[in-house]
Amino acid sequence: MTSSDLSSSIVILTGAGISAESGLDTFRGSSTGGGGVWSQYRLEDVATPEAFARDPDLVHSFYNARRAALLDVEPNSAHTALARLERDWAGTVTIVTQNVDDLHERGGSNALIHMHGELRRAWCRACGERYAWLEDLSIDSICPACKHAGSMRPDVVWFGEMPYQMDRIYQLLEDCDVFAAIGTSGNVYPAAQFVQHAAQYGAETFELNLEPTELARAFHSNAYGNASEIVPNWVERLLRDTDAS
Ligand code: BV8
Repeated sequence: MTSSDLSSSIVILTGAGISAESGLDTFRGSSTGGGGVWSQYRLEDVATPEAFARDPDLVHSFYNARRAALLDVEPNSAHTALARLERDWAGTVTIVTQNVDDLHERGGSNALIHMHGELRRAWCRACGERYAWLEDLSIDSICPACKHAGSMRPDVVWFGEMPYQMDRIYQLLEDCDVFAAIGTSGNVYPAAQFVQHAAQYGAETFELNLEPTELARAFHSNAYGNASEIVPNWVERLLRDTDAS
């Protein structure tokens, strides 16, 4: 099935690069941009369960700063182009994002899976409740459900933890006709293996990124440049080809 068939389903994996032009740091930087988050922090110090057990104040401050930064940024035209695709495409469009920001939602996307969790949600380790959380978290935060103090953590997936909704994601990859990876370096697993999984089941695959990644050769087609330019162009072409068919 070609990508221009009306009923084809599209799965889009996004990473930090789609939010870069909105002003949120990527993790590994890029040849033209800054050094990235992991040049300021070691991921072992702020993004693992062991780090949180060792120094919860440092981990809370790392995520509090990133949560607060969401108030100062807006979705860019790459986010809004994907929302247009979801609205105007005859088949289904599902975004699987590694990002923990809320820019896809604010850009208008609805069919969205946050496989690595969300900055604006918290999780109580005492009672297991999870809920929206917009202000700072600390070791003194009290769970609104069980009233326990000191058991709250950010609802994000750290290294060594199982990403969310993996069964549903693999099913979507196996059923889709088009798989695109946008703004991700392909350094983090299991997301880095999604292109190979989708291609195994017959999907047409696209890499859209600032520059070729180490996974570039795994994709049928590639487009390089700033997401705010190449993503709206890619969406326009998909919708135009469908209209033409
Ligand atoms: C797990 C949340 C078991 C917190 C994050 C093999 C198989 C399975 C696991 C592993 C494996 N090998 C190693 C592992 C372990 C590990 C891992 O991958 N380690 C890495 C370091 C090697 N993985 C795990 O622990 C995962 N859990 O494996 O559980 C399991 C096994 C099998 C199946 C299921 C489960 C959990 C990983 C999740 C960690 N949490 N985030 C937080 O955000 O703080 S990961 C973190 O990295 C973010 O989510 C981020 O999104 C993600 C990936 O980074 P990218 O988004 O790609 O960002 P990056 O900066 O790297 O790249 C940005 C790209 O954008 C660049 O290419 C750049 O060129 C481009 N760009 C820049 N500007 C622009 C642009 N593009 C377009 N326009 C621009 N303007």
